[in-house]
Amino acid sequence: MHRTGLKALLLCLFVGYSGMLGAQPFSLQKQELANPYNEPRPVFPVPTENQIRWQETEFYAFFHFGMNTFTDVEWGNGQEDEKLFQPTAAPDPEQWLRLVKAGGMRGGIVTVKHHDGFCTWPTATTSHSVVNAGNDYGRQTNIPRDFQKAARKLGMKYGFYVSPWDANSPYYGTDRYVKEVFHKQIVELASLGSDQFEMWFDGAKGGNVKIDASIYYDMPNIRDSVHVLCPQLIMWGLGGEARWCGTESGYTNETTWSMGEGLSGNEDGWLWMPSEVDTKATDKGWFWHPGEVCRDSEELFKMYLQSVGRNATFILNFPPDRTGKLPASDSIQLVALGEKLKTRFGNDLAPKAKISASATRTGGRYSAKNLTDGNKDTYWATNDEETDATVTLRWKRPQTVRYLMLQEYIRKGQRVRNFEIEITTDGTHWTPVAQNIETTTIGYKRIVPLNGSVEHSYGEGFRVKGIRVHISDSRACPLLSRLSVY
Ligand code: FUL
Repeated sequence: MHRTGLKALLLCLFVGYSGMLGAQPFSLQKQELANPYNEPRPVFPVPTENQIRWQETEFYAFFHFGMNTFTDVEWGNGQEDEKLFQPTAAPDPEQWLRLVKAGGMRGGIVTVKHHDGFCTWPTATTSHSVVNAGNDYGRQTNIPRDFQKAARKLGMKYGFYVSPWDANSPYYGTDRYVKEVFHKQIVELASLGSDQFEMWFDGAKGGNVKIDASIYYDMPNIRDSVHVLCPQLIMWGLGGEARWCGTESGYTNETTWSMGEGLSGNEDGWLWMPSEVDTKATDKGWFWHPGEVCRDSEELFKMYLQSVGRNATFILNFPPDRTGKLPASDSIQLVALGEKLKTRFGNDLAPKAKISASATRTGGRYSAKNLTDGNKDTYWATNDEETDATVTLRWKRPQTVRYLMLQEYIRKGQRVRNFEIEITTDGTHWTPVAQNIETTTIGYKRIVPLNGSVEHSYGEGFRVKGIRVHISDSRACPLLSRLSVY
C-alpha cells in the first residue's frame, strides 16, 4: 500500500478505536516548549559551568619560585647549573598559602616550570630539575606535590604555571618538544589531582627559535587531555579559556566585558573569555630579589577594587625567598589586607533595607528581594522589552555607606551596558554619586566606590536613608543576582 494511504488507514482505526472507548476525538495541538515561570532566554555567549566556578574564585595568589629565586634574575637562559637550586630550608607552601588565605585569597597558582625550563618536581621528561639540585633540601623539593597537599589541607584552590616556552630543552621548536616534553609535563601535573582549578600558560617567548604559538603547542589536544584528568580546570592564556586583561599593573578598565580581548573586552565578542588581572605585590619582580619589600595593603586593596571590582579575577604575586618561605614584609601587608577586606566588605547593609523595583518580570520568581537573599541562583529580572529600570533601597535610620556592589546572573549572558547610582539623605531628594566613574558594565561583579575614588575609597562615607540604581541600558532585560551596600 502507498505510504500516505497506510497512515490514513491507521489514523481512522485509531480515531474509531478511541471513540469506542469514549475518549475525546483526536485533535492536533500546537507544540510549545514549556516555560511555566517565564524564564528569560539567554543572551549569547554564555559561560561554561567551569568558567562560572573559576570566576567565583575571585581572588587568588601567584607564587614565583624556581631557579630564578637563586640566580637573582627574572628570566633565566636555561643554561643554569641545576646545582644552583639550593633552598636553605625545606620550601614551605603551607606557609605561603596560610598567609594569602589571611589576606582574603581563595587559592593559589605556583610556577613549577618557568621559561628557563627548570622543573621543581622530579619529572621524567628532563634532568633539568630538582633531582640534580645542589643540596638535600633542593633534591627533596617537590613543589606541585606539597602545594597541592597544603591547598587541600587549608581548603583552598590550587593550580600550576607551566611555561610553554622552554629555553633549556634541546627539542624546543620541534614536534618532539611538544609531544615528549611539554605535553608529558602537563599530564604529569594534571595527574596529581583532578581538583585543580586553573593551569597557567604564559605567552612570553624569547630566544632565537621561531614558532607560531597559536599552533605550535597543539593546545586543542592538550586541553582535551587535561580536561579528562581535571574536568573543572580552566586553561588560562594560551590555553584559551580565560584571558589576560592586558596589563600587569593590577587593574583593568572600568568597562569590562567577559567577551572579546584585552582591557575592556567587547560586547560583540562571540566567545565567553573572562578576564584575569595579574600583578606583583612586591616592588621588584615576579621572583624574589634581595632587598625587596611588599607594597602597602592600601595599594593592594586599590588593585582589588580595580580587578575583582571590575568584572575580572585577581591573581596577586608573592615571591617565596631562598629559605622557601614568604618574607615578613609580605606577611605584614597580607594580614593588613585581609583586615581591610573584612572591615570594608564584611557588613552588607542591603539585607536590612526595604527593597523595591520599578519593574519586575512576570512569572512570580524575579522579585527584587532576590537581590539581597544571599542566594546566587536567584535573580531580579524585568520583562523582555524592559531594559530601563530602577531598584531602590530604603533604611529607616540613616546608614554610612561607601561601596555599592552589583552582580549579574551571568549564566544567561552579560547584559548591562549602563547604570547610574543615586543617594538620598532625607529620603526624598536624590543626588547622583560616583559620576566620574564609568558605571557601564557589571558582569559577574562590579564594586563602585561611592565617593568616586579608588585612591581614597574608604573615606568618610555618606550618611544616607536610601540608595538607588538605575539600569539605563542593557543588551536585553537585566538579570541581577546581588546588590550589596557597604
Ligand atoms: C610573564 C612572564 O614572562 C613573567 O616572567 C611572569 O611569569 C609573568 C606572570 O608572566 O609573561
